[in-house]
Amino acid sequence: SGIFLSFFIHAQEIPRLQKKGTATQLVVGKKPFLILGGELGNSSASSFLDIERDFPKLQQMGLNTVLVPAYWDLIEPEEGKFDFGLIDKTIDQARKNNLKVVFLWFGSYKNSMSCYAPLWLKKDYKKYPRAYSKVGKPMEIASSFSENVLKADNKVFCELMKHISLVDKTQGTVIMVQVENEIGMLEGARDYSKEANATFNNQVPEALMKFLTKNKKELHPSLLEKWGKQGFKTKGNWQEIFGNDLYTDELFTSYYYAQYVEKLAKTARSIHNIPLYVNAAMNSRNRLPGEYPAGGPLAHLIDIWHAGAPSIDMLSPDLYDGDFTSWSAKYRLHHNPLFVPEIKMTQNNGVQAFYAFGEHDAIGYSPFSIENNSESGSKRLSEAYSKLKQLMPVLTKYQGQGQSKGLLFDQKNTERMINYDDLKITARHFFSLPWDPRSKDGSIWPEGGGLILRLAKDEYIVAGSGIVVEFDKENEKKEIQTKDLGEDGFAAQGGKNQTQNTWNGGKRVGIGSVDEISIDETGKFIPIRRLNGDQTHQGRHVRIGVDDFQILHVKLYEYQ
Ligand code: N0T
Repeated sequence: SGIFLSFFIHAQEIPRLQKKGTATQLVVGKKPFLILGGELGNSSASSFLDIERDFPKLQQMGLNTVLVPAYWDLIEPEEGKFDFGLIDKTIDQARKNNLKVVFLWFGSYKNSMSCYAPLWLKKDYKKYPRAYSKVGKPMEIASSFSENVLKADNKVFCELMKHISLVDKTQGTVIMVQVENEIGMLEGARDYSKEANATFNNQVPEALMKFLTKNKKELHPSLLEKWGKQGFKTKGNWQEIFGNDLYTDELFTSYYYAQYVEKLAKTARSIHNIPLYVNAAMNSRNRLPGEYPAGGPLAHLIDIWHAGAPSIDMLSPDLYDGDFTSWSAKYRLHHNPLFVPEIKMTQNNGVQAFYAFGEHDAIGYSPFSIENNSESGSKRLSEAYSKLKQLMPVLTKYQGQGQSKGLLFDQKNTERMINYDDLKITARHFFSLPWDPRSKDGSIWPEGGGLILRLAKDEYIVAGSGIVVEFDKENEKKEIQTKDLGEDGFAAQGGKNQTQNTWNGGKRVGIGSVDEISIDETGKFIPIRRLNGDQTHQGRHVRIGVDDFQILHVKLYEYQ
C-alpha cells in the first residue's frame, strides 16, 4: 500500500487540465491556477549567472511562472551525451523564488529555423537533410520529412522529459512544456526536398480527410471554403482536394509539422503527462504564407493541427502586432483554451492580463523578454499581477459560466456595454471623464482595462486600472447628464447641473456600497476602505484611475 499511496499522491501532484463549464483550467498543486507569467529572452537561460541574477527579480515583478528555453544544442552537445545542468539550475532557482516553470523546447525548430539543433547534427546534412526552397536551395531548416531528424529530436526530448519527471514528479514545479518554438516554414509555404515533394504528390492521408469530414460543421470558414471550392473531395492529392495555390502548400506544411510535433507529444505524455502546447508567430501585416512562418498553429489552420497533433492540449498565439482583443478572440475557442505565451512587453501588459482572464478564462499571460522590463513597466506589472493573484481563487471559482467579462480600452475603443439579465453595465476608459488633464492634452492614453465579475444579481467585483463603470436598468431612460459635472458632483461652470426629462416609471438600480478590498488565499474578502463619496462620484459610478490597480466590491440595490 506504500507504493500505491505514493503513486496516488504523485499522480495528484502532476499539473493537468480540467474542464469547468466553458472554461479549461490548469490545475497545479490541486488548485486551479492562472499563469501570471513572463518569458525569458532567448539567451538568458543559457547562463547560470543570468538565471541566478534574474529569478529573484521575476518574483518581485509578481510573476508566479517563468517561461524558460530548454536548448537542444546545450543539452546534447555531443550525440548521445546529455547535460541537464541548466534545467536543474532553472528548477532550483524557480523553487527558491516561488515560481513555476514552463519549459520551451528549442528543438529542431526555433522561429522556423534549426539554429538550436546541435552542431553535430547541422554538419551531418547527409544524415539529417535540410528543407529546400522552391528553387532547390538547401536552407538552415532541418527537413521534418526526414526520419533521422525526427528520431534525433524525439530522442533528446524523451531524455528531457525523463529528467523532468525524475527531479519534479513529486513537486510539480514544471507545469507545462511548449513543443518547439514558433514552428513554421519560411522562404516558401512548404519544403521542396525530395521526400517532401513525393509526399506532396501522394494522396492526402485518410486520417485527415476523416477528421475534416467528421468536423465539417465547425471547421474554420476559410478552410471550409477552400475545400468546398474543389467540391469537398475526400480522395486525391493535396492540389486535387484543396486547389493549386500557396495556401494548399501551407495546409500540407501544417499537417506534417503537426504530425512531427505529435510524435514528440506522444513521447512526452508516456513519460511525464503534463500539459503541452505549441506556439505560433502570427500571419499579420498582409504577408503571404512563407513571408510569415507558414503552417504553424495559426487560426485558419487550427483544424489541421487538431487532426495532426491530437496529443497537444493548446495552440497558442505569440502577439506582437497590437489589437489584443481581436487576436486573442481567434484563439479562445470551444476546443482551444487561450494561453498567451508571448506578447510584446509594454506598459499595457497589466490591463491586458486582466482582459485575458476576465473575457476569455485564459490559462495564462506572459510578456516576452521579461527580465528586461523597465522599472516603470515592472512596477505596473507587479501591481496588476498582485491583484490578479488575489483574484485567482474567486475567478477560478466562477469560471466557465459566463459570469465574468473583460474590459480593454484605448483612445479609439473607449466604451463597452454589458448585460446581465435586465442590468445594463456601461464601462468606459477612465479618460472618458474629462477630469484628468492627460485625457485631453494630446497625451497617448494608457490602455484602461480590467474585469467585471458577477457574484450575485446585486453583487459584483470590478477590478483593473483606468476604467469607469455605470449600472442601469435595461429599460431605464437616461436623464441625468454627467458630462458637464465636475469631480465633486457640481457643474463645472456653475448653474444647472441636471436636465430633467420625463420619468417613465419602473425600478432603478443604485450603488449600495463600494469597498476597495483585498482577497486572501481562501477567497475571503477583506475590506480596505469604503468609497461612497468623491471616489464613486457620490454613488454615480465605480471607477479606478489609470495609475492604480484596484479590486472593488460593489453592492447594488433597487428602488422605485
Ligand atoms: C518570438 C520572439 C523571440 C512588429 C521575437 C516573434 C521568440 C519568438 N518571435 O523576439 O524570437 O523566441 O518566439 C516573431 C514576431 C515578431 C513580429 C514583430 C512585428
